[in-house]
Amino acid sequence: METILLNTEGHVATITINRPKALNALSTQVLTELNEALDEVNANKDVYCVIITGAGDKSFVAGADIAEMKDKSVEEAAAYGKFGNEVFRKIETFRCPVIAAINGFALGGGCELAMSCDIRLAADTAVFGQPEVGLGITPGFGGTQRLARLVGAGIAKEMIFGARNIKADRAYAINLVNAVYPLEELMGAAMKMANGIAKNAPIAVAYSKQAINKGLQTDIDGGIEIEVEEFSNCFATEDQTYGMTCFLEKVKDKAFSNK
Ligand code: DAK
Repeated sequence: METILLNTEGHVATITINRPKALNALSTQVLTELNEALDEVNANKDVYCVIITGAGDKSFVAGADIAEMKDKSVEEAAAYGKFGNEVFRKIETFRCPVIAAINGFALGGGCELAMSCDIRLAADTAVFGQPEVGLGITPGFGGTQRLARLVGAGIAKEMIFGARNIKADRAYAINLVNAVYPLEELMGAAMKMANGIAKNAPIAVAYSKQAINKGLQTDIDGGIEIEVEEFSNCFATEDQTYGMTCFLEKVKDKAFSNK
């Protein structure tokens, strides 16, 4: 892969979008290789948490590649949008948590990529926005859908209609990001959070992710049904017996087996 770096340390995989000269803009090559990297991580059952970040200290992802998009036909634009959405949906439904470590510009497709992750941690230098209408297009990688769900329709519409970027402190205030760190502390904080997640029972974490995501698509009664199902499924795992035994026997240093 030329545009993606993949590094696995313990139970945490870090995927870095590595096209800093174009501020990590999402060309077809980047999307294709990101898709491959996700498949590779998925196949490694020892990975319990993933971090996605951008190379360099300026940009997470500055959007879809405008130069590549400019001359697309309606059909080509539809195919590009469909593929990007498949990759982002793969992240959203990934079997383990995915943390976005947003180290700079997260514009257009970059903001959309961050929003397809479970948790967003931002550098204090990060800038967010959906500038698409200023380019004559709508957001195309889920921005109209995920931004409204995350921050509410009013603020999403203000950001999308106005094509105005916001800084990290505003992103935090509107719940677009979970936390903001000085740039130099961002990756350490993301790693610490990822390792903290990876210490817990991976199957229970995965089931919790599914319950939250599926539950958000339904009403409260449907959501509770999903939760009951995921909860009871945990009792078919070795890690449930192990985790509860550790508590009762006062074992502090647990090592779940992911079974
Ligand atoms: N695409 C291609 N190249 C980009 C880029 C991008 N999005 N962003 C930056 N670059 C390139 C610049 O062209 C420049 O290249 P050279 O001139 O050096 O060859 C290099 O990165 C450095 O950028 P700047 O010189 O502009 O750097 P500055 O620090 O001055 O400015 C900036 C940084 C992030 C403010 C600025 O680069 C900028 O405004 N970039 C564009 C941001 C943007 O508008 N992003 C949203 C893109 S639209 C859809 C599917 C997907 C989408 C929509 C529809 N369907 C098919 C339905 C998604 C759309 C988008 O994401």
